[in-house]
Amino acid sequence: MLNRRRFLQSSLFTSAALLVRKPGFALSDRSTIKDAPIVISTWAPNVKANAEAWKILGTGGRALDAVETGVQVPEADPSDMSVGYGGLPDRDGKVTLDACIMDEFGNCGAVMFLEGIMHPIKVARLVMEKTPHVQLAGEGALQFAIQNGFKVENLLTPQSEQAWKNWLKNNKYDPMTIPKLLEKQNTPGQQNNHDTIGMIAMDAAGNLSGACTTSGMAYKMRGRVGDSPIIGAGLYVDNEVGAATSTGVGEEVVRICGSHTVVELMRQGIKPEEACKKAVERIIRMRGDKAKDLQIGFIALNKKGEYGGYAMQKGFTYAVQTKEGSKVFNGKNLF
Ligand code: SD4
Repeated sequence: MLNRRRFLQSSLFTSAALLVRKPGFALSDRSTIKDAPIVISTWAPNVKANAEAWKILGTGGRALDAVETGVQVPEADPSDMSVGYGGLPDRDGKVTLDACIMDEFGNCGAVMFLEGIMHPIKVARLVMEKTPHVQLAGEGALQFAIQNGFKVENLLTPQSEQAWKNWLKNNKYDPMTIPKLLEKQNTPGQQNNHDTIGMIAMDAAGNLSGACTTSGMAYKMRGRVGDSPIIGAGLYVDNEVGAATSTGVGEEVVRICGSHTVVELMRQGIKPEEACKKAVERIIRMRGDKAKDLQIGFIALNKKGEYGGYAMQKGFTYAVQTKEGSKVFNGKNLF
C-alpha cells in the first residue's frame, strides 16, 4: 500500500514540476523532432510564402516571426484574389479582410471586417501584443491600425473590380470560395486556384506558431466574417501538441471549431492527416448534404514535425518547406 506521506511528497513534487515548466516549451523530447524547422501553408502557390518564412526559420528565428512574414506575400500580391490586396470584394464592392495569429504561449490576436489595410496580419499581431484583447473588428480595428501608423490604401484592383462588376450582372447571392468561382467560370486549374492562406510552423527550438489571413468569401454580405480570424476555427496552436489551420467555407469550419478539433484529435495521438480527415468527417456527420458539395480543407503539424492535410473535395493542395527543400502535396479528399 502506498505510504500516505510518500504519496503526498510525490504529488507535491509533480505539482511543483508542472508549476516550474517554462511556458512555451515542449513536454516531448525535442530530439524526437524529425524535421524542425518546418513551415506548411494551405495551397500550392504559397510555396512563395513558405520561402519568405524560411528566411527566418532557416536562420534560427522564431516561428511567430516566420508566419507573420510569410503570409504577407499573398497579402501584398494583387494577383491573389482571395487574400489582402487584390482580394475579391463583398457584394457592395468593398474589400474586407480577416486575419489572426497565435504563438507558442497561447498569445493570440485577430482583426476582422478590416478595410483599407494591406497587411491585416501585422495589425492582428499588434492586437496580440499591444492590447489586453484578442479580437478587434471593423471601424475599431481600422482606428487601431491607423493609430499604430498603418497607411489606408485602396485594396480593390482593376481586375477584382471587373470581376465584381461581372458578378453584379447576375447579382445572385451565392458567396463562393475562389476555386469554386473559377470552376463556375470554366477556368479550373488556373494559376490562381487557391484561397485563404493558413500557415503553421515549428522553429528550430521546437516551438509552434500559426497565422491565417483572407479576404473571405467572394461577394459576401457586408460585415460577414468567416472562420479565418476566429481562434479555434481558422487557426489553433497548442505548443504541447501541434497546430492546425483551415481553408474553404468558413461557416462550416466555425460550426465544429475546426482547427481546435484537429489539435484535440492530435492530442489523443492521432496523426495529422487522420486528424484533418476526422474533422472533415465530423462536418459531414453534422451537416450531411448541406456541406457535401462545399470545399473545406485542413492542414496540421504535430510536435514531432509530422504533418498532413485533408479536404472535402478534390483539388486541395498544400505547400511544405523543410531543410530538404520545398514540396507541394495534393491533399486527400472525402468526395
Ligand atoms: C472564409 N475560410 O472566409 C475563409 C476564406 C476562404 O473562400 O477560404 N474563402 O470562409
